[in-house]
Parts: sequence; C-alpha cells; structure tokens
Amino acid sequence: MDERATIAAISTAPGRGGVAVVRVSGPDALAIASALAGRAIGPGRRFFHAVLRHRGRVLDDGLVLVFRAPASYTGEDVVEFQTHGGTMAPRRVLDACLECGARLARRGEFTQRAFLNGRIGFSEAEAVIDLIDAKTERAAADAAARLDGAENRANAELYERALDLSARLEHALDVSEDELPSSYLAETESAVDGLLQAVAAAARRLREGKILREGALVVLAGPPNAGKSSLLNALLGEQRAIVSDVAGTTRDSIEEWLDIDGWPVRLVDTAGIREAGDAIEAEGVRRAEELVACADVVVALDADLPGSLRIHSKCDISRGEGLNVSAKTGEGLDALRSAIAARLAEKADTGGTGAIPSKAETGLDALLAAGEALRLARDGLPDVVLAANGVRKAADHLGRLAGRVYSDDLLENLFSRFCVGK
Ligand SMILES: Nc1nc2c(ncn2[C@@H]2O[C@H](COP(=O)(O)OP(=O)(O)OP(=O)(O)O)[C@@H](O)[C@H]2O)c(=O)[nH]1
Ligand SMILES: [Mg+2]
Repeated sequence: MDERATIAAISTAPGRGGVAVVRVSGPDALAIASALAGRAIGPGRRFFHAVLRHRGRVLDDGLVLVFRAPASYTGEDVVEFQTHGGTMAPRRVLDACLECGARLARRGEFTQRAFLNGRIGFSEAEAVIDLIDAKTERAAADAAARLDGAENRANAELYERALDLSARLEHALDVSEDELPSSYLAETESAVDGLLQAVAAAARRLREGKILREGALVVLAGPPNAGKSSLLNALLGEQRAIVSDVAGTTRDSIEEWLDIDGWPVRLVDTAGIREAGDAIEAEGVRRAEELVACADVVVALDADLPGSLRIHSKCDISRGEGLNVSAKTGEGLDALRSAIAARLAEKADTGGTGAIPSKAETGLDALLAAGEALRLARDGLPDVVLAANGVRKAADHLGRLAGRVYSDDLLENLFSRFCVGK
C-alpha cells in the first residue's frame, strides 16, 4: 500500500479535553504545516505558535511541533498540531490536512512506519500496544519497561546467534566430512542446545509477563456439593458465594480476583458438573465445562479431570485421594495456594498446549516456533542436513521477532491492534 504517502490522524482520544493532537507524517508534512500556519518553516524551527488557516478560514490557533526525519516517532518528517480539545477543532485541522494532500492514517500506521523505518523493533511495537491497553499500574509498568528496547536487543542477539549457527551448518554441507574437525559435531550440538536454552528462557519471560498482565484463570470444578463454593469463600476470606447442602446451589459461575503468591488470579467457582435437572442448570454446567477447557489451572474437587490439580475436600470429615483440604478448618489451604502457584510457574516455563501457529502472530509465537525448530535441529543431529534446516527455520522466526525479517501477515496482525493516530 502507498507507503510513501503522507498520512494524518487525530492522535488524542475523542471527547472533551483541553488539548488535542493532530499528527501528520510523510514527505509532505512540512509543506502542509507551512500551508496551514501561513509561513515557511525554517530549518531551525522545532515548535511555534500559529493561527491555523485553510482557504481563508481560521481553523484554530495552536502549537505546531516539527520533527524532521529521521529524528521523529516514525522516522519521517512529522508535524504535530496541538489544537484546542473537543471534537471540532482537531477535526477541522485534520480535514484541512487531508485537503492539502494527506491521507487518513490506518490503525497503528504511525507505529508501523516507525517499525518499517527501523525506529522501533517488534517487541517495542508490542509494548506500545500493551501500554495503551494497560488497565492496571502493574501492567503499565511492565509494558513501559519493555519500551526501552532491551528486549529487542536481546532478540537481535538470539537472531545473530542463529545466523552464526546456520552459517556453521551450511559450511559443513559444502565440505566433505573429513575436512571438518573431529570436535565439529559435539560443538555444534552444544551450540544448538545453548541457543535452545536461551530461546526457552526468553519465551518463559514473555509468558510470565503475559500471566502477570492478564492474570491466570483458575477454575474450581467438581460434582455438586463437593464444596467448591465453600473453597472459593475460604480462599477469598469472605462469604462471596452461596453455600448450601442442596446439590446444584451454584448455577452461574462466580469469579473474584485474588493474589496467590504474587500471581494475579481470576478464581472462578462453577456449577457442579452433572446431568442437569433443568435448562438453567444445564447452561451452568455448559459454562463450567467451557471454563475448565480454557483454564490455566483446574482445581478438581473429588473428580477425575485430566491435567487438573486433584484435591479431596472436606478433609475434616474424611481423607481421600489428592491434596486434602478443608474449607471449614482451613487445613491444606496453604498447600493448595502453593500448588496453584507452582502450576503457574510451570506453565510460564513450558507453555500450555505447545501448539505452534503457522504464522507468527506475536513475539511469543515466534519464540515458540523457533524453539520447536531448534529442537528438530538438535534431534536431527548427527544428520547435518536436518540440523541445517531446523536452524534455518529458527533463524527465520527469530529474524521476525527481532524485526529483521518480516512478512505482510505479521505487519497486518500486529498493527491492526492499534488505534488510529498511533
Ligand atoms: N465439614 C465440611 N463441610 C463442608 C466443607 N466444605 C463444604 N462443606 C459443606 O458441603 C455442602 C456443599 O458445599 P458447597 O460449597 O455449597 O458445595 P458446591 O460444590 O459449591 O455445590 P454446588 O454449588 O451445588 O455445586 C455445604 O453444606 C457445606 O457446608 C468442609 O470443608 N468441611
Ligand atoms: Mg456451589
């Protein structure tokens, strides 16, 4: 798409406010600014106050900020008009920019240009979205910390390592076996392994960050009357859910946030899973099953659910299989908290399903795909052809991650998550 066009958009959120920003980026940005401000913009100009006019009409008066290429957000000439706030002032200035030849920017297009011009890497672009989307202080702090480019430098280093390794293997393909030093295979294997470890560690940091940002879904499941609602109340330390000895008390799912050893957890109490008596209960059971399917951790109370954390409830009455817990006396609650935290740490370590998407949608996907390719390379040794293929693939994924190699799919995916004007 017209990558050389000059683009413009209102960068501030709509609504009442003191100031709004209209951002223009591209080769005509300075010309548009001087047309609206009614004066030429000298080389030294960084910002000035001006009455903005178009076709003889006063649009607004405001501040004009000039950022010359390449020292701007996008890497192109950028002008930002600080207009009065509200809806109409920025709208009038934007319309004038469009009439002067700019095109309306697509979602995330300013940041996309910053990425394409090498101003920011993939991780920073993701961090920008995360910062815009952040809903808690902790999430904002996590995103902001990733803006400084450290993650991107680390990704670039992984990419360089993969390229070196790839070159090493391609060389081996070109020469005959006895031209290689006797230590060649052992060294190659340890290099592949080292890179695999580094990729796994990077993936773990990302996953951990994701759980910290989004919280982990922990679901209490099991048959009616097993004591799920009582356990939710005990973990929360308050009488949040209704408890009774009638089987089928909980019909809707009930959720609360809580902190389990530093992990933000969305704890959900569900309807007891059984053949339901009526349509409402059946819907509750369907929702419970859905929650179980997408949970990070399922706590199964006296039930066999694959992959779950099995506990035996009401251990003040009887002992049973799994971790023995009593909501009544509090026995086993600390052990349960630790077990949930351990599961989450393990999840950050190894990931969930391990399913590898066909195209890299996020930085984590790219790392997982690179890890998978490196594993194939390592298992392929001593076959150098297999190893070379695996490492080449890994280098490709890491190149995407580092922003050195990119595809249209990836750009589309990443930048469509932005808002217009960013
Ligand atoms: N002695 C004892 N009784 C418990 C304990 N936990 C729950 N109960 C009792 O077991 C009954 C069922 O508890 P609930 O927490 O409502 O069970 P539930 O799994 O939420 O049941 P549904 O919502 O119907 O699926 C209530 O009478 C509780 O008082 C426990 O740790 N010890
Ligand atoms: Mg209940």
